[in-house]
Amino acid sequence: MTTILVLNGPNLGRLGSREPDVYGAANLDDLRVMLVAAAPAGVSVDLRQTDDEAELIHWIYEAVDEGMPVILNPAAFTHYSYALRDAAALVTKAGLPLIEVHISNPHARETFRHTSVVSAVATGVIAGLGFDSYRLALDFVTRRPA
Ligand code: CA2
Repeated sequence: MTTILVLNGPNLGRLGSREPDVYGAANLDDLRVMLVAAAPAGVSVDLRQTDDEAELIHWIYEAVDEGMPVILNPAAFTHYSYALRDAAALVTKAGLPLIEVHISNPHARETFRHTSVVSAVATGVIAGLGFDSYRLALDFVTRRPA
């Protein structure tokens, strides 16, 4: 059984309750159901969310140590967390895929969202497609040869 870690950063636990015009009306439980249904046989999805930078970094260490591909929505950490970037780099340096995903298209929003300090160490980036950003990332990591 391969496990894909789907990690979500700060405030994404509030999905579905506010800003539906930007992020849609669904919440993280809905996302989990969608990804579990989309995962092929033999692939499990472990979706987590935290508002805590250290916890997110420790989950990334877990991915490296256990050899798990990562789908990461760093939320606002995207734009300034060099600590998260350094942790994300450990994943791709270990030869594991790390896909940065965003629900909205940060490039179509405020200027501060146009910079990602994570993208340069990610395998790839998918943004602006709602929850389909995650689904497409899951499709990629499950089809990618180890
Ligand atoms: O579009 C994305 O997925 C983002 O990563 C979401 C982050 C934002 O800081 C990034 O620029 C783009 C923010 C997530 C906040 O989510 C909320 C959801 C509902 C209510 C309030 C915040």
